[in-house]
Amino acid sequence: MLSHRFRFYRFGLLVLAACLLGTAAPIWASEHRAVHQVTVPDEDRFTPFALTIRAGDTVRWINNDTDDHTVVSDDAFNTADNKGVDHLLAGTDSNGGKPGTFRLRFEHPGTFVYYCRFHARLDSSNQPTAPGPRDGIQNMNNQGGPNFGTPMMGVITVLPAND
Ligand SMILES: [Cu+2]
Repeated sequence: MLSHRFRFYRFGLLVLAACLLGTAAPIWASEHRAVHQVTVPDEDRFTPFALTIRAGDTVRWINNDTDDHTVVSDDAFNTADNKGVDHLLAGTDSNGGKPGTFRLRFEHPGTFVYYCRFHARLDSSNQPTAPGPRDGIQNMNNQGGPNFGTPMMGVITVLPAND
């Protein structure tokens, strides 16, 4: 039979363990590292367009299109890390039939705006020349006329690891 003193000591250990677990939990949470996916379907766009993640998470781009695309950081707007990114995302035609992939980990909270430099540029009149759906940027002087399209871009919001 356990002595009263030893039982008290054992209870103390349990309380101590509970306190340690309680304070350790947020540290474990911050080490949770999720992987989020952005897909290029068989057209010139990133989906989802907007993605919200936590600091420490990774974004994985997958190009399911036959054509090559790129992930280029728009450093004028970016407050998260990974500035200067300019990465080719191979299409299945140039990658042996397999989708090209690219991974980026975000350690700091902020905004990461990116685009594809093949499909988000301006012409000599500073009009977007990107292809896109019918509800893209329209020519206001010619209703029903040329569709300037929607630049191929996306935005990632990186929240703090804990809040
Ligand atoms: Cu592209």
